[in-house]
Amino acid sequence: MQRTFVMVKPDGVQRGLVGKIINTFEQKGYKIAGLKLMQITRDLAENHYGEHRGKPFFEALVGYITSGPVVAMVLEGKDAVSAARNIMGATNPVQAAPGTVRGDYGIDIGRNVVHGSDSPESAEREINLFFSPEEIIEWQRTVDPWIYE
Ligand code: DAT
Ligand code: MG
Repeated sequence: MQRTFVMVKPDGVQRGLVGKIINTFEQKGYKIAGLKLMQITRDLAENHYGEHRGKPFFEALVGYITSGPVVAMVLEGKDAVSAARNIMGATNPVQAAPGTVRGDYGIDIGRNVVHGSDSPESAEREINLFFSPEEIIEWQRTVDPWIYE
């Protein structure tokens, strides 16, 4: 089992898409291990997007992600990192396939509705950045034998 970090960005929260997006991951079979509404500080934003520091879109990206509340979550399940990326779709929503979150709900790359970790290493880093250990719950889900062979 693997964990990943997924976030509904401020545009997704403002547009009332939180429930739909969480449902997309739940109905696939991923288990919620952590979930919260929060306001990202500038420090956290610059740290989270550290790999993009110095790029032309960095300031706009930090401004966008700190512009309103986000919904942060830890999702758990088989191949959670790559599966969550597939469910989200391509970074640029115009190129994201229909049926993906970005494909269905976005147009601009600067308003692409969701974030998801891009590797197991990023997932661990981002989970630790956004969640304290006691905010992550280990629980038994009774339907698991109907999701996993
Ligand atoms: P992803 O969010 O798919 O992991 P990323 O890590 O490359 O994509 O970039 C982080 C965010 O930065 C992305 O969700 C939107 C924004 N971004 C990336 N490339 C951009 C670009 N060329 N112009 C404007 N914004 C961009
Ligand atoms: Mg990324």
